[in-house]
Amino acid sequence: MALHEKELTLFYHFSSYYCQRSLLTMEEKGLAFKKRLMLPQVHENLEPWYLDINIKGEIPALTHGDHSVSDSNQILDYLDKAFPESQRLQPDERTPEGKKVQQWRNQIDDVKIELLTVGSIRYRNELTKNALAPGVILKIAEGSGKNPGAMYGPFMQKYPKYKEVYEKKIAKWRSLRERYNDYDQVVGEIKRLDVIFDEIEKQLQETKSQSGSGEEHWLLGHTFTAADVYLAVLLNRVKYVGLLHHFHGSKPLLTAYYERLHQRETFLKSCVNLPSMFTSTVIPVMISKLKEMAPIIISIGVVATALVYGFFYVQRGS
Ligand SMILES: N[C@@H](CCC(=O)N[C@@H](CS)C(=O)NCC(=O)O)C(=O)O
Repeated sequence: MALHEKELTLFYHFSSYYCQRSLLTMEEKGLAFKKRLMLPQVHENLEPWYLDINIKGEIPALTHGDHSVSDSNQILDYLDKAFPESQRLQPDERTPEGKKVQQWRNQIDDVKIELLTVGSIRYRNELTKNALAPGVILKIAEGSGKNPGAMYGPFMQKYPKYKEVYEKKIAKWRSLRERYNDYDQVVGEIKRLDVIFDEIEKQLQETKSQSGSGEEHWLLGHTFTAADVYLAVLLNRVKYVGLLHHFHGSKPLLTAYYERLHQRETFLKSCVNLPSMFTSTVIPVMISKLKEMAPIIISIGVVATALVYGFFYVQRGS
């Protein structure tokens, strides 16, 4: 079977930063693909079937026929190579244009997004304005970070083959918890973001002067590249956590860029018009818990029915 005929499946969650990057990549390339919603809240990403797709137990991951690719960076590069006939997002890195796209990707990828997200929610009153992110994100991080050993312990016992993966997760949550509770570190990361916004504004100015006035342009020219995929998702996250005021209004070109993004169908589809946290997380988590509890619920139902029948039977008899 030819490569482009094999089925593409993206393992993802709506509210995940890196998954939004992959969703936008797929949309920009106009690829038909299946979506498999993953629920890290019920640890689906820790199950062996998923670790066999992505040994880090992170989302997103992509399968293309029998082949699997993990990490949003690698997914983009893989798709660009596997589907060269659709819009190329990363131009050849040997060209000056390709180098520039790669540099911007690296710079944006350098943002410590978990620290920025959880830290902004943790210090919501001090640091943010009009945040959309629900406080439950902090609760999830708190729950995972307080005693990660207890959370991953049962998995280690059940699946010792993947012990190392779980150990890495324990270390990751511990370190994240320390960092997002540290006000200075959170502020430091936001300051780094301000520096990136300054540089983006300069880049947009340069691109504008090369593109001719009045013509629509993106970060590096008329074409929407991988650098724009990364920037679009970053700006969307900045809005979500309530840090939009760090550029909106004060940086005119970046503000106009942000507004232009909201007219782009692919961006709306993969980043903005997504189900709410409630429909995308709480309902599936409830269904999954109910499924787990089904044997108990059925047993209680059977006993209760038997008791009611028994009661009426005795009543009739007496
Ligand atoms: N470098 C990876 C990072 C992926 C990542 O950190 N994903 C997060 C969700 S946004 C995750 O799976 N967290 C759950 C966990 O690590 O257990 C990428 O670009 O895809």
